Amino acid sequence: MHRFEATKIVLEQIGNRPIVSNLGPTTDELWHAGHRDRNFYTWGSMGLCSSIALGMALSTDEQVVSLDGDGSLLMNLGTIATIGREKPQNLIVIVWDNEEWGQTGHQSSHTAMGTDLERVAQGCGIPRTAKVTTEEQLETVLKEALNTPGPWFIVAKIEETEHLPYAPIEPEMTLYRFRATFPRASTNPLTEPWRRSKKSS
Ligand SMILES: Cc1ncc(C[n+]2csc(CCOP(=O)(O)OP(=O)(O)O)c2C)c(N)n1
Ligand SMILES: [Mg+2]
Repeated sequence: MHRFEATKIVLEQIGNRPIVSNLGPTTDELWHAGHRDRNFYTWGSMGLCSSIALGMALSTDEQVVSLDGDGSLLMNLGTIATIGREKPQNLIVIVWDNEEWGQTGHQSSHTAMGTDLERVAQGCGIPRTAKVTTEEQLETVLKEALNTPGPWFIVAKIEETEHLPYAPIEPEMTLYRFRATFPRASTNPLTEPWRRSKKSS
């Protein structure tokens, strides 16, 4: 399975739900597969994709999808533990696991040496997990995830290919565009982040 084709499957399935994407090829390929206002592209902030998605999931009732990478998650494994602790039912994490730090030179990551991120997620108490290796499996699991309370943690094994051109991301515009897609409720921290989230009030 290739990430670009898999990304198109995600976009076909998820309708208008927000996506947070890992830096590098994940963000570039999401932009090429289908730029939309509800794509929150991360840029440079390695390791924070699922942490940002977790914060969003705790702040809205909508389902939030994180498209993370193995290398980035390995740098911030604590976020898996925090997802397992908070258990937001509306969070779906998909890890594009190419077993390497692709963008910076294809160095093998720990998942090429035996680290099993699905088992890490299970060990952290995340109730719904899966590992997929084909587009068909991804489609089937994602359909289930979108219709079953989570949090979900889906490891999608992918084969790396040539990277597509960089997406023309401007982080400030991404934030503005993304926030503008949420209703301006007085208690919605995605549009008015200085207010307290539903979980902390
Ligand atoms: C704190 C920090 N360290 C290192 C980098 C450099 N860097 C950018 S992308 C990347 C690899 C990310 O690997 P992964 O999440 O597996 O994504 P892939 O490139 O394989 O799609 C690295 C090391 C960075 N941006 N920030
Ligand atoms: Mg990787």
